[in-house]
Amino acid sequence: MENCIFCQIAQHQLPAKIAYEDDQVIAFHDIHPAAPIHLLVIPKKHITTLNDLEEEDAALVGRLQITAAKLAKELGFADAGYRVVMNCNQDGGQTVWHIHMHVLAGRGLSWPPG
Ligand code: DGP
Repeated sequence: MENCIFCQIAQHQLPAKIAYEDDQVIAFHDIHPAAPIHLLVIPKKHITTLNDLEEEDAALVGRLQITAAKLAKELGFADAGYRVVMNCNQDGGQTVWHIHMHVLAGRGLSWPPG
């Protein structure tokens, strides 16, 4: 998608601090971190919201979670703990229209979120 900033990051057209990348997924540090560690794990394929997922995307979505868990181990916050969040549409707080998994770590996180 031409005007999608996350597509542009996935295609290395916009800079980002990349933590992981393979042929289907890229993970990078959030520009406005809400925790000491705040990663975004996204599919390279453009999917606008969680509502747009198709059956054929099941493995891709699983790969986002597997990537988050791998990064948690590699970056050393798996045992302390972390949170993954995917926001959908306005009430869910979505502001970038390309699905992304937030991975938040590095401090105790309160529940429920605001
Ligand atoms: P959400 O509100 O769930 O759609 O989260 C979007 C997140 O994306 C938000 O935490 C800020 C982050 N973000 C927005 N633009 C950029 C960018 O250009 N680079 C990076 N690294 N993060 C961005």
